[in-house]
Amino acid sequence: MTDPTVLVEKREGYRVLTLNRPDRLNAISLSLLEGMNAALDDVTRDEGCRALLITGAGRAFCSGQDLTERAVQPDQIAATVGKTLHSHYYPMLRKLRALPYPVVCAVNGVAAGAGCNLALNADIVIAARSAAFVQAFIRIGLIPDIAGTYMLPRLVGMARARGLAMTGEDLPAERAAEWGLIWKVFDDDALMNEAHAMCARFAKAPTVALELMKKALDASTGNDLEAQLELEYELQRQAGMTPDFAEGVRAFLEKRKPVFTGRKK
Ligand code: T3D
Repeated sequence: MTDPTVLVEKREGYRVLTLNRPDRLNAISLSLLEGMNAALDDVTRDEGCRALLITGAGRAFCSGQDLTERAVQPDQIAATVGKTLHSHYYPMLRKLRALPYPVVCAVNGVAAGAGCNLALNADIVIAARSAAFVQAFIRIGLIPDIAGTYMLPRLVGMARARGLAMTGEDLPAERAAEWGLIWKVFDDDALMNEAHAMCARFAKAPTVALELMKKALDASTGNDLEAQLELEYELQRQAGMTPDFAEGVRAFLEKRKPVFTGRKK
C-alpha cells in the first residue's frame, strides 16, 4: 500500500496535517489535493478541534503543483489547470480559510508556487531559518494562484508583491519575516516544538473570540473605517456574550489563570 499523501494526526484540541510526498518535495498531486480536501472536511466536522497545524514531511514544505501531472500537450494543459483550480485547489482553500479557529503553518523548508501560497493563507506562518518562499509560477509561464495575487499585496505591499511575482526570486525566511510576509522564524530544529506549543496554546484559547477576530481582520481590507467600526461593534458584542469573556474577567479579578472552553454558550 502507498503512503497517504496527507498525514493526519489528532492532538489534544488540535490536528496536524502533514503534506507527505517528501521525495517530490511534497509537490501537489491530484491525490494530495484529494487528501487535503478530505482531511479538511473531516477536521471541519470535529467539534473538539480548536486549531490546525499544517507542515511538510522531509526537507521541503511544498514545491507547488506536481509538474509531472502537467507534462501534456498545450491544449490539454489549459483544460487541466483551470479544472483543478476549480475542482480541487479552490475548494481546499475555501475550507481552510473558513475554519473558525487559527490555522498555523510551519514552513519547514522551501515553499514554492502553490505551496508558497497555501502557506500564506494560514493565519499564522512560522518558518525554519533555512526555508525560502518562492513565487515560482513565472519560471514556468504562469501567474500566482491559490490567492497569491490577493494575499501578496495585502501582506507586503504592491512593490514587493510585484517583485516577488515577476522575478520568481527566492525570498529567504528571515527576510520574509522582516517584510511581514510571515510571523516568525525559528532555528530549524526548534520549529516544530514552537509550532506545537502555539497550537496547544490555541487549543486552550477563547476560540470564539479568535473566530470573530479572523472575520474582522478578513473584512478590514474591503471595508472603510465606518463599516469596520460597525463590524467591530457587532463582533465584539458577540464575543462579549461568550462564557469565555465572563471567565476571562472573573479570572482576572480573582488573580488566577482563566480556563477557556471555547464554547459559544
Ligand atoms: O492546476 C494547476 O496547475 C494549478 C497551478 C499551480 C501552480 C503552481 O504551483 S505552478 C508552480 C509549480 N512549482 C514549481 O514550478 C517549482 C518546481 N520546483 C522547483 O523549482 C525546485 O524543485 C525547488 C526550488 C522547489 C527546490 O529546488 P531543489 O534544488 O531544492 O530541489 P530539486 O532537486 O529541484 O527537487 C527535488 C526533487 O523533487 C526532484 O526530483 P529528482 O530529480 O530527485 O527525481 C524534482 O524534480 C522534484 N520536484 C520538485 N518540485 C517538483 C518536483 N516534481 C514535480 N513537481 C514539482 N513541483
